[in-house]
Amino acid sequence: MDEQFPFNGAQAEAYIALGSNMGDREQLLLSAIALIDAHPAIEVSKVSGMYETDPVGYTDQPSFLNMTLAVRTKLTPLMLLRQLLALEQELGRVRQVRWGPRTIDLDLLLYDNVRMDQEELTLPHPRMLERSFVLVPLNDVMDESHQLYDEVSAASRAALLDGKEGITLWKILNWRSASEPFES
Ligand code: PH2
Ligand code: MG
Ligand code: MG
Repeated sequence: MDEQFPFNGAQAEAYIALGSNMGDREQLLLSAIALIDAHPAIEVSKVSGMYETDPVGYTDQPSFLNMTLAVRTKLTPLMLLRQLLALEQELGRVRQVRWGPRTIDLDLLLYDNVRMDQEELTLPHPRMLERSFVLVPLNDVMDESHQLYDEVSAASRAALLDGKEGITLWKILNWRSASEPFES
């Protein structure tokens, strides 16, 4: 699967992780959702809770807001990835250090049950199963029919139970339409 649209025009289901720990974090996430949904070949179908999370990896940085989206798309995995990178730029992504603070990070986690390992893109996202800040929001939106559903839901429950992961629900968005994401 690469540069072609799926021949039958069917839509794939993909999951995208969003993160921000610089600037107006919440507004950046809301703008990212709106821009993703505004793309003619991508439709946001579900949004997770918005979680505040302790920084992982490089820990001397502000806490993040993280969330996950389920989207329906006619783009191939690589086209979707490139679109997300373009949107990061459009949203004025600033990042000085790898794993350091960033205004917006959009990561492609899963694309149906596709497995691929290319220089530009590895699916499933290689670090997703170790990262509570990915697993917990992903579990909010993941379809039960996905091959990794059981693994993700077990790992996410374990992460929340042990309570050491530094993840707290920050806000629940009431998803009506991406052009007016809506706080409850
Ligand atoms: N992203 C990273 C590194 N560390 N920590 C949290 N809590 N959330 C993130 O999104 C995050 C991180 C690199 O992408
Ligand atoms: Mg990331
Ligand atoms: Mg990234």
